[in-house]
Amino acid sequence: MQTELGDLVEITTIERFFLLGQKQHPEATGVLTNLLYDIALAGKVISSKTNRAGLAEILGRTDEINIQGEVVQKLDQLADLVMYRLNDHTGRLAAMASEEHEDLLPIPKKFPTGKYILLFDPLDGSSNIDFNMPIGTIFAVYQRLTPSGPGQLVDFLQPGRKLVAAGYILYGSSTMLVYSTGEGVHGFTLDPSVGEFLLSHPFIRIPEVPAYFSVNLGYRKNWSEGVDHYTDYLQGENREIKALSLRYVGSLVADFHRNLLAGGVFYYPADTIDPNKPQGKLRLLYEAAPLAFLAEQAGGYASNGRMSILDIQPETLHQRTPLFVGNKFLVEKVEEYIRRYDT
Ligand code: FBP
Repeated sequence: MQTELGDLVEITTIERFFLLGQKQHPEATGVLTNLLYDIALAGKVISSKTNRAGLAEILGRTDEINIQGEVVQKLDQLADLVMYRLNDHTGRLAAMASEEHEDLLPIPKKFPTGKYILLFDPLDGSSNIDFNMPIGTIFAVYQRLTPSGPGQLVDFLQPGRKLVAAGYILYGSSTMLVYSTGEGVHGFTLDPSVGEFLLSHPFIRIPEVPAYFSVNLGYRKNWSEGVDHYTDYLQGENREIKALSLRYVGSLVADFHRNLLAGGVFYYPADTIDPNKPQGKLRLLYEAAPLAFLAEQAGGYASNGRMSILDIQPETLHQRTPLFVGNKFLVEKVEEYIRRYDT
């Protein structure tokens, strides 16, 4: 009897944790807390779909091509709709933007607009959906810049330093939500038996000693000389560090999450594969900036190889960027190699 009560006391629901965080800010209105709770709810809905994907006719492709030039996966489309519908009527947002849509997603006229804007990658790692590999949803929240009314493009083109909250939901062996509002990085695990995210990883810090490097080595011949030498360094070739183990799932959220907990570096460099994508594949606003925000809050760092991802001033909604993210000293090292070898 005593232990069960003891266990009960240990339970911290995500709502309780959000409210505890809000209490630290007497000026807070609760709007951000409620917005984060809406995103957590969207994560639960998407998780319930990904868990049964193989059974529910939601695997496979639609016949649509998205703004990224990729074939839209059915589950991607569903996750996109869930994120939009759970946030379009609350009066907390001025507008939204999705990695799947070329233009901003306005708040329907029948609903009020609010003080925040939300960007999301509804289902990251979409090439892994049909193979039951871990996938994720990435989200980023900024305060609007325009005074009122429908949100404008200028509200979205803000550097990562201006983020008020960012995180991801990982649909893996369990579903986890990891987020930060600038006061540390915290992880919650979805307990399907109660249908709630419970605190499981408070104040995550990237371990000092890294274990892994995560990159698609298949593209190595298309990288710059600096990145090529850096890859040798990570494998202990010049004996500066102990060789790291290679782990690459091909889902950014899953690869980032592993390195956040075990130490390491994920990178998707610029390459010469597709002349239309000289800056690599990953998107600044939907992928790189929110993960860079988490990495810095966990004691790590994120760079495009030359500067901090969080200091890049976005010019377009879907601009791409090279991304190196993980242990601070490992990411600073690639900046050193690129300065030395790549003019
Ligand atoms: P999506 O958001 O469209 O899934 O694309 C991003 C992504 O799948 C990342 O999750 C992953 O790190 C990368 O692309 C894998 O790319 P590649 O197959 O070229 O290694």
